[in-house]
Amino acid sequence: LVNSNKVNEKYQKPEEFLNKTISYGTAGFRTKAVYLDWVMYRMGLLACLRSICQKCQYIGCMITASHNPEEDNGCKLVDPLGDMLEESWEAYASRLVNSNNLQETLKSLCENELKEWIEEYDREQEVNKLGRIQKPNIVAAYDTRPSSVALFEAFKTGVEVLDGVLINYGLLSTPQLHYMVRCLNTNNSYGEPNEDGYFNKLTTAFFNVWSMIEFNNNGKYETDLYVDGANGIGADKIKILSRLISTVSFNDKPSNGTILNMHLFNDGKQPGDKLNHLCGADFVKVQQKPPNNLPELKDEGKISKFCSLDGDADRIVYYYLDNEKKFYLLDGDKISTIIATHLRELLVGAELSDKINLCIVQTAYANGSSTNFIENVMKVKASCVPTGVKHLHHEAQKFDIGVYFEANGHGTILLSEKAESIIEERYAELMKKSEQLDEGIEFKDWIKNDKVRYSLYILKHLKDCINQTVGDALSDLLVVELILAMRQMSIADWNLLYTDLPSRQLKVTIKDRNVIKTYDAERRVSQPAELQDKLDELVKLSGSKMARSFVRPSGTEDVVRVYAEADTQELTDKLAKQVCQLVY
Ligand code: 16G
Ligand code: ZN
Repeated sequence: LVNSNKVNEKYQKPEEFLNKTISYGTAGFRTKAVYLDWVMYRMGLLACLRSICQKCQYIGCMITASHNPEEDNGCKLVDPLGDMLEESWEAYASRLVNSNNLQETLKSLCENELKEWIEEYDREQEVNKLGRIQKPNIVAAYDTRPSSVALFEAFKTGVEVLDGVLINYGLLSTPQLHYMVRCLNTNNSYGEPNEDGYFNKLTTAFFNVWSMIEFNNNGKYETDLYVDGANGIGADKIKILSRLISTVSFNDKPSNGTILNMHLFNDGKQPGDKLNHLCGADFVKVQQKPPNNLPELKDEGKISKFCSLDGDADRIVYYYLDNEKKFYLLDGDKISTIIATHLRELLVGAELSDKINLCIVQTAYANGSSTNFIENVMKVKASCVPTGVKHLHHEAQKFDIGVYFEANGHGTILLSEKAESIIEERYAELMKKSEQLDEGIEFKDWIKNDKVRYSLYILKHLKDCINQTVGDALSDLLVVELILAMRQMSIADWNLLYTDLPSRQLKVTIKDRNVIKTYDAERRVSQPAELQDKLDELVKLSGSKMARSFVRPSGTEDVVRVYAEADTQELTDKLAKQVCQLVY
């Protein structure tokens, strides 16, 4: 392998990068797309090495820059079970990309850190010479950015250098690609590794729950949902989902006559539409206002339910305007609290709450009111970890059910093997019993008439509606809608779960953002030494008992981020500004 002299120089590192280092950060490599082709080429090599070191299982490559501007792009690798690239490999990625002698670095990696695996691979190749030769297996997909296809070509060239076999899925959302990787490596037990399989899994689970819901005229659940597609890949995928949801006949399941109607806007197909520009989940969350092109709704006086996806459809936030056009945001914290509240009730209902524990994982950006609600009202454990999905994901894996969401709307729910098997076993018993139902008793009534049966049934199908590999706006949307429908809750009711403290996010550009070091899940600064004391002083003098503020170097932009919250927006904004001046 190491001696394959094919390393091709087409995608040479440009001169201006010879003295620069870039790192595989929270979301992989991400920058202006014009600087990326040589990076993608090298990531093709790395993806092959990763596959070889995982017994030639499939490794994924997603080409996207998520919520960042259309001119940006990026690349992240996906590990065999559909989760993010293992941390030790982030360092290899950075080494390979920053090397000024690619051949040498590749050789050094293969002969040192990866030696054992490479030798095993070479041995297998020798043994299998006459039979089927195992090759590195890679799958890739990209979002709708104009630069994505050329970057895919660069990645492909890299994969070919190391004789990898590459499946190109074309246009997918990030969570869809994660799903494909998991399916491919688990013999399809997670689902079929194609787009039909993905939608089939989600919609089947959705209908299994939906068909149990009794809709009545007094219920406050809004069946219309207005979806901001961020002018990106999420818009294309919402179209498919919405068509399936509204046209699928409920097969043998009797329809309850009610349909979830999704209305898409910012679909990226109108003149002037630009990815993430004045729209999408990040814009709505950071600006705390609705996106452009909010549909004009005729029904005055009626509150409408909106949500926004981000550019690669792994984030979602909800919002509505009241009759005075005041804007209310239901962010990742509101999503995780409603999901966890409902799951806990189901666990109690299914008599499983002593066997299956539940935890909510947040970051420093979680609104103080949400943490207070989780700990003091729900009386559930709230864990706080540093920003970045991988940290939340790892923490959530420590529990039987880990619900994790970043305030920005990225999140999902993880079930441990133990939780999965308890639910599956009990559900199988339930199905067995249902085969012996007396004549005249409908399955649906039999389920509904008993709290334990009902809770177990819903738990099982709600869990199947979750994309457990990574946050997925489409799956999260369906789960939230099911929960709101089951609770007959309007978006305004949901918002009343607790009241957010006003908050503000700002950014400051300084010479070297990495002089700031944090600890305690980024909530406190350790360096520069005097910064935390001064920050504490500002918080103390802010005039608000609830005030809280922190600063952290961004993992994706060359800036320092500042966050503040307090009793009133005015005090919050003042505090945020003062902290910015402190950092500057
Ligand atoms: C990346 C992270 C996201 C995090 C954001 C913070 C992933 C897949 N994405 O987009 O979770 O919230 O970075 O960015 O991990 P920042 O470090 O620039 O504030
Ligand atoms: Zn995203």
